[in-house]
Amino acid sequence: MNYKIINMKVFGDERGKLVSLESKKNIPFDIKRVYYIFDTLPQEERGKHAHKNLEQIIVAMDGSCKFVLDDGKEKKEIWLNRPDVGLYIGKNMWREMNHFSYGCKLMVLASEYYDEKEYIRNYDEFLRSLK
Ligand code: T46
Repeated sequence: MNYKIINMKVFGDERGKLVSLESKKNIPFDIKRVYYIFDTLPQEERGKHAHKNLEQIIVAMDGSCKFVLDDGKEKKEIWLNRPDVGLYIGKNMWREMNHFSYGCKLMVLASEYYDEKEYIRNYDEFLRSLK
């Protein structure tokens, strides 16, 4: 499956902790866009789409949520709940997000500018696109 968990190096001392993210170093692509999701609610689901041409890294800066990843053959559940862990999701992966904690904050680093045309928002179309 086209995903991986990235454990970030943490610079910590008595003042607190710091994580640094750099394109083509600990982030495997050039970062063209950053967006964040906040004010989440536990009963709401997000995602339910795939990307034809986008790589992303998602970090739960605060709180937690569950990602369900699907490559058309198998599904994998991943809990995000640490600001020093990134979930890399490559191209052609269906994703759903649910079980948000109240006020969970997700930061997302993206390899491309926003382009609605490269989303696949229909699951049958996603399966057909893999053939
Ligand atoms: C993903 C998961 C983790 C923009 O105008 N610009 C943007 O950069 C983004 C990401 C979204 N939007 C608009 C499009 C929709 O009208 O914001 C609205 C909400 O987007 P969406 O329903 O796609 O949000 P999620 O949380 O379902 O999915 C988002 C990303 O779209 C997606 O790439 O992988 O977060």
